[in-house]
Amino acid sequence: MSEPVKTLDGWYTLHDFRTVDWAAWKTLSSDERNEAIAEFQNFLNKLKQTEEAKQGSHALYTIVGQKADFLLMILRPTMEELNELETEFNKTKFAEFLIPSYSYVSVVELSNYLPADQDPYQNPEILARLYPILPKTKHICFYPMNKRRQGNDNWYMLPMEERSRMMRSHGMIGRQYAGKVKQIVTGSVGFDDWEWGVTLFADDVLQFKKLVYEMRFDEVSARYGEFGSFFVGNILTEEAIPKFLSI
Ligand code: 76R
Repeated sequence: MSEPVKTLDGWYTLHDFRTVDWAAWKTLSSDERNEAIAEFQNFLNKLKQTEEAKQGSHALYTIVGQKADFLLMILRPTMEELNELETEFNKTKFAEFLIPSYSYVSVVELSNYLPADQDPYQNPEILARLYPILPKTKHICFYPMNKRRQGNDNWYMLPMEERSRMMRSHGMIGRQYAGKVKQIVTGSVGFDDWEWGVTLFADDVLQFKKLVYEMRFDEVSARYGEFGSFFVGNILTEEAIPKFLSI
């Protein structure tokens, strides 16, 4: 058996994609709509307080294209909290007008391919990455992925040194995008249908395409990467919610 890589695991993560049933939403009176919006804003305020207390984080983005209308991404210390929040949201008035489009359950993961000379859970830089306060960039990109397990191209049969070598090259490409793209890799083996979720944040949306494309030529993505659906979106700020939901 080849040596499994040790992972560091942080906050549990739910990517919750919804589509608005605009036809049903339009049948409400404007008072009823305003009430539903206010209740949604209260829910978001509660999330904001948790984020300010550094007990979790969240992000709200509208999604471009027909796969969904928006994404609410939530990070919490336990799977139970994610589940409670999901249920609380589902009980709001607004949720009566939402159709589930896609969801993804995972946990923030750092794979320890790079040698550690101290207890990583004591390192403030690592803690900041395991329990990240999500950036408020203009754009988000999310997709799930696997590492291939087929014939001679089986990532999981490769010796540790070879995987480390490829991950070093991967990291070097990634680092060229420092300051332009922030990535959060979440592990989902045992939790969801793919092995990882990749969430990217950037102010310049084109940087997603440039980064993902450049990585396609790198061995680890070229040979072993398998990808699910891509979602791309624009930040939905608190102030912009009434306009987004106005009829
Ligand atoms: O954590 C680190 O900075 C060390 C280097 C590193 C690791 C171990 C790193 C850096 N990543 C790591 C692990 Mn990554 N990453 C992806 C994708 O579209 C594609 O082709 C792949 C999707 C992107 C865009 C990306 C970006 N990375 C991983 C893993 C786990 C692998 C495993 O355990 O087998 C996956 C699935 C994955 C996928 N990566 C970086 C980036 C970027 C931008 C960096 C540089 C980070 C920085 O230095 O700030």
